[in-house]
Amino acid sequence: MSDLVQLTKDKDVAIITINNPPVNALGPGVPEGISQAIKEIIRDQSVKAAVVIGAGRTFIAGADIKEFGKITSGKKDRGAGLLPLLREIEDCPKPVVMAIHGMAFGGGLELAMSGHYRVGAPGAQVGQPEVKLGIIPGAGGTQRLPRLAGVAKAVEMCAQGNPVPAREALQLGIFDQIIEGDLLTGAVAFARSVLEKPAPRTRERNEKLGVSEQNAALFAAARQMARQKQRGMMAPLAAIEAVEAATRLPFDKGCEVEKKLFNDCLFSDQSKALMHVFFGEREVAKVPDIPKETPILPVNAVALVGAGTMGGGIAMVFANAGIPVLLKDADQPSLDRGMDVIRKNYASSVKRGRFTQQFVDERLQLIQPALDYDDFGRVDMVVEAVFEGMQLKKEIFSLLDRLCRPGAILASNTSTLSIDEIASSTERPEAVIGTHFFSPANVMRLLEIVRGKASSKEVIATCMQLSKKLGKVGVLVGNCRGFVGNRMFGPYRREAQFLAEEGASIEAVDQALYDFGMAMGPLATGDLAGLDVGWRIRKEYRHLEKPGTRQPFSEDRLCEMGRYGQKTGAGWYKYDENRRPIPDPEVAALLRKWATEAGIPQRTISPQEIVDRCVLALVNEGARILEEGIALRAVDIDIIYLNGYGFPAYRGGPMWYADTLGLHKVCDRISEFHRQHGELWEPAPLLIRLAQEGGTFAEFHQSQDVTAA
Ligand code: 3H9
Repeated sequence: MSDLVQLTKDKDVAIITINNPPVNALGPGVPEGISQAIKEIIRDQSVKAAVVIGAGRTFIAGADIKEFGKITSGKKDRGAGLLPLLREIEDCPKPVVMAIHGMAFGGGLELAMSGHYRVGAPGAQVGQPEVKLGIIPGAGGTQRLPRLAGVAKAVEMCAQGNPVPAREALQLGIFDQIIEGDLLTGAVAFARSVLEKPAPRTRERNEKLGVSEQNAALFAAARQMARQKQRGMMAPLAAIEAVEAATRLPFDKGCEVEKKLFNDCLFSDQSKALMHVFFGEREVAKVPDIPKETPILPVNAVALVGAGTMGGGIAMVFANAGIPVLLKDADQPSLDRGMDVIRKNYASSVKRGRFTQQFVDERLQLIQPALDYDDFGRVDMVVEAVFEGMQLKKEIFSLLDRLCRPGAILASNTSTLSIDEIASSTERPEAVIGTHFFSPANVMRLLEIVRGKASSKEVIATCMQLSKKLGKVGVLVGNCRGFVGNRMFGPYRREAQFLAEEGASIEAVDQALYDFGMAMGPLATGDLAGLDVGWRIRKEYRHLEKPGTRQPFSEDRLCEMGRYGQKTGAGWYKYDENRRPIPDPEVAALLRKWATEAGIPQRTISPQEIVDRCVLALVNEGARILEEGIALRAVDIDIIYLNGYGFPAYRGGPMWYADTLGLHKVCDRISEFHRQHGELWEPAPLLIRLAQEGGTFAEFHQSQDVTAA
């Protein structure tokens, strides 16, 4: 038997242990080992039943995702997949009991369903998360799950990909028993208790497959939901089709349908993009010059300076992770307003069923309002989240430097300002770092961690680890104006305005990008964030603009009219009392008037040009950021855009999307815009180089570490 699969015995019960750390993925050697063990069990007369269990922290997290890349790149043949093994288990004449702790995901659950029984630890979870990788279950999951859990739940699990906890798995019929004590002991006892019973084969259990009229309504509803909630993704619809096949066709035929749909998905750009995202989310946690052993500083109590929208949201993030927070603002009314917003946010989470009242009460207890800095000496970390002005921030940091204990982390939530300049106001620049949360902070997953010139490795490692504890994806970025996310967002939104000034309607600009997959169009996003924010920043930085370069003007004019976006009831759009956008003919007319006055020729602009202008503006700036070492890898930029800017995950992020198009094509298109629209479109040197070499952003590795610009 291989090291990956061990076969032992507890008297008359054989125990197959899968031992492929860290998550017992069904990588090369594991299916072969299980098959060998099953053959041995059939042969061994003294064995009456078998238990399959995972070593370490989990049962089986699924197929080995790394293997899919080898298949799609032609380096490996998919072969027969897992189906023959699962049939071998199901046809084993001795009962096979699957003992599940941790996770039985994807191929792990498919394998578990081929056993005759499943018992689970109370904390176990089961799921078919394949859609999140752009594929569908490919080892009979769409055929066996409806037979165990019923059609409605199987459609939901296969199309949405969310896990189900042990108790629910028991109610659904996926589990036969929950084992409260030692799982292996319980599973062996369970196996002995079923020796006299006929072993049920899941593929022959048709009683939960339902009737066609009911199923038709169910599939129609599932498709509608998938089109809304997983807009643009092909895997959820394929998963629904495969489960539907289970209700119409005999098991083997259903498996054939599943196999074809699985292959269609596997070889799609969407699955390649989503697998890139899966590994990318893990990759960003790794910083080449910060080893795993770097000491982590304690963060058991924090303070927030500023109880505004950001400060309040960040306070909730810490409280939700169980970390006590001092929330400081300058005056009582501001503090009261901040606490009111926090209470309202929590109340709405309770209403929507996200949190229980008890959880919320406990979190609120953790947030202590403060009008002074008296208690700042006892916290481990301060996050400053005041108005975006350098002078004010420097004053605060200088004060924090005097008040906070040595070793405390001093973080700024600035979204654009230099961390080095902020750090220069302290005597401990090594303790200063940027923690750029995204609005609403308690909802958005992204955390840009901004490394200053002097930020210490311990402080960086602590913030990276903290991001996980806070439920965020932390991405380390270098120090420059706007860091990665906002620096790229500038050209993206600039192009959206240019397009509107050149004749595209506001709705056409937003619609084209929404159809591309963005969560929201760029102009509507401006209205949501507040147009005045960018206006104020532009005024502050106007002196840095090169004279003679074209600048968009329409958003500034809207701000001059008091149209700041949703908060003033009008921006690019008008808003009703429910903040629904309504196209505003007044703005459309003004745009045409302003454009004529500025001598900008008006023309018809296609949705494709709108997408290219906006998305390739992101890519070109991303290439500069990558070359400058502000982002460690292209995937870091992708993860930022997916988690902070509503970029569609199934396109893998802007840099991956550019790789998918082919960098020579991207470079040609950008060069065309350069000729048409001038110097703002000068292709980034890295893009030109990679296009010439036939390279990709994904393969580009920066030789130096992220450094402060
Ligand atoms: C499938 O099963 C298709 C089937 O239908 C069969 C078709 C024929 N493969 O996330 P973590 C690595 S598709 C390879 O940090 P956690 C991961 O990259 C699969 N590697 O831990 C990381 O590596 P590193 C369906 C995997 O505790 C390390 O393990 N299954 C796999 O926060 C630790 O992972 C899924 O989609 C894998 N399947 O979370 C489940 N899984 O240390 C995908 C993990 O080098 N996995 N790794 O960075 C997960 O959702 C989470 O990893 C899990 C653990 C919840 C299991």
